[in-house]
Amino acid sequence: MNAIQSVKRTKESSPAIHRWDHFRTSPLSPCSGRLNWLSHFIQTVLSARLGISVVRFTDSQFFSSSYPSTQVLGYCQSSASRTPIIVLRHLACAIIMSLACVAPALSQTAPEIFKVDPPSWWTRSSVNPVRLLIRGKNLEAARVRVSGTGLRIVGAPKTNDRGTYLFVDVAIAPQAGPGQRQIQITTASGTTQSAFEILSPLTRAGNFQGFSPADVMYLIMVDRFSDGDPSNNDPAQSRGLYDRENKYYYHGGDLQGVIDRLGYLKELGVTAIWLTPWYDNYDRLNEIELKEGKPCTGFHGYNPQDFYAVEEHFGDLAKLRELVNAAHRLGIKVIQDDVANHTGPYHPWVDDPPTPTWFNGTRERHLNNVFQTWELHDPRPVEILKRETMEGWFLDFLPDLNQHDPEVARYLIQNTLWWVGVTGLDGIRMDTWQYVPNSFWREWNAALKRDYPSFRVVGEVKDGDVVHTSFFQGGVTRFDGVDSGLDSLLDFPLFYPIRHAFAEGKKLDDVPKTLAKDYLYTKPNILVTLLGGHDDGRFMSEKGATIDGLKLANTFVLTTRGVPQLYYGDEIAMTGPDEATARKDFPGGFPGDRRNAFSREGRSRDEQELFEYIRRVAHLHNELEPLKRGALVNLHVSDQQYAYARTTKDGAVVVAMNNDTKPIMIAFEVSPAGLANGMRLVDRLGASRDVQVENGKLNVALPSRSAAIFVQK
Ligand SMILES: [Ca+2]
Ligand SMILES: [Ca+2]
Ligand SMILES: [Ca+2]
Repeated sequence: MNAIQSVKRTKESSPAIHRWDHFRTSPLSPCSGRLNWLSHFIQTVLSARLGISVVRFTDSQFFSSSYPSTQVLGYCQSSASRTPIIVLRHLACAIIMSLACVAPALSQTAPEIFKVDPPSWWTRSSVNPVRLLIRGKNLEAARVRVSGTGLRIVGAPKTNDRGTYLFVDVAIAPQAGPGQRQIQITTASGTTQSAFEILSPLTRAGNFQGFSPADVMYLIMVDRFSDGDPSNNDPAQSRGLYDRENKYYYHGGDLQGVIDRLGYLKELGVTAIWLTPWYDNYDRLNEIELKEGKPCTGFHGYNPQDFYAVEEHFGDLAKLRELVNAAHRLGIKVIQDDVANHTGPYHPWVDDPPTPTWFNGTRERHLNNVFQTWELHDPRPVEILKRETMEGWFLDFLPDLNQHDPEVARYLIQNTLWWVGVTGLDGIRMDTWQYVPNSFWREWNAALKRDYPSFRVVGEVKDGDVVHTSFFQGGVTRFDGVDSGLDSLLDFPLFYPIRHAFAEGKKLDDVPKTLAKDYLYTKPNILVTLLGGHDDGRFMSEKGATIDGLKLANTFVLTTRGVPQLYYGDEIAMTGPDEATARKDFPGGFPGDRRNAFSREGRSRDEQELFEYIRRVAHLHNELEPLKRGALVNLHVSDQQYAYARTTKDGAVVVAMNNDTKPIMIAFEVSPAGLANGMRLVDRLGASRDVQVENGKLNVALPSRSAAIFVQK
């Protein structure tokens, strides 16, 4: 940890300690230190009156605060003066010598606080007391007090063997007023303190809303979407990580950029945004994970160094709150990307864990993840493979958190609740879901739902097999005796057939064949359906992909069961064959871009046509009740044609699609959708002429690679 990092993290917890920490970490350089007025004064007096030259005091802290930090490096005698006051001189020398001996000893043992997690909490939470994890040094045998009303210590604090962490429970009185309180830590060597803030709870109305199939979700890679604040592109905390020419460096996108584009998203029909992680990631080049042989950065957000801070390239907590509020005002929900399986490789815990079992293993000695995920639901697993999969470090360097350690579990649960409670966000996309024990998820989900019953979580289980993926959905007790409580999953089993059918032009019936396995899920209707994301190449870079195919894929995702999720830039047919290139900058989101695809004028003809098409289907989804909440009823399946209805008790919408490269005429029964003879239907997409139910059937003619969305005329 360098000095700048240390200063920054301390600053978040306590401005008062900020200065101290800075001085502590300043490199010592004998005989070249900056002397303050007091040390100047002492130096002047000593040399003029006593013939002593003070070589260096490192700083003024020893004199000006209660922290005995000053290190007196030494002194020497002026050769010029040999006066009768030699006795006095010796006395002065003795005093200085005493200071020289005592000060370093005290500075080495005085308690220090680097960080308090969480830095705040709110009244009337179901979590009370709140457990604070205080990171510092010399915390052995510490006594903890709080000053200010409405906050009290519960029970005896716990410390670790090295005296680098304290676990302290604090109870917040229900009527406590909002504002800062002080937490004081005292040992035989001194006292230090840090701030803790009591907040008022956010109003329930308009916050913590959860997501549902009525939403249109849009995934934004924060660093690559829009740069609304160039001043944070190369922040002092982490200089040198910004380079738009390097696909593994920060490009400048930030929370202000998302705020600036909310109008665009609203126009497109988006009602929920999923932002890639905004945790503070490491402030340095990652020299452990090499990309194309070179160090990379944590621009993606999945390598936290601090679970309680916002990445400085993206903004800060105030900006995040502003974003959530601005989105909510426009009827757009906010979904956090959360990580509970691992930390980044440079998290301070890695070399100084709060408990001996904080991680599964240590940096030097740990299992490597073998990704044999089928073992996770095998009733007869090979135990070592299962352990390597659950507890192994991702890529051999991402420290795997041990959620069986009750302190880790409590830390992670509080951390999740804190982001929700302080911002009002609406849902969570949880990274690497399957590598974390179900028993932990049960507790985590229960804690979330206790305070935020409407809240929803979607887990990332990246697997194309419904049998595998459905195992992780909650709502049923599995063979391991646990119901994880998980609401939703990213629908990767459907993602691959969508790509094959609509991008590559392969058989369309693999899509309804996959949907036929829905009975394995407890709640298929809340699955998040997608045709693109930040971990895969773009749709338009698949072999055979066309704009027409992309339109079909979007039509399907926006009209079938589940919560439709779009990926930023797919609406303008952005390309990128692999993970790195699928994360390109949105054109127009960054200063100096040649064109602005956020506006109609900046889009090419193809881009505009596609954007307009997706906008139209998204708005139909938001307008037509059956597309938001209706049951899915299959009406017709053949190699390259698929027709289905979404029905509610009040009506139905019929979707017909032709994935073939030639026009077709299909006839199919619509009585399962409750459509009566004589009913006239109009295609809201304009691909088909009006049709009428005759003999219980619809006859539909569709051009090549097109779709119709029929509603009653
Ligand atoms: Ca920026
Ligand atoms: Ca950072
Ligand atoms: Ca794990």
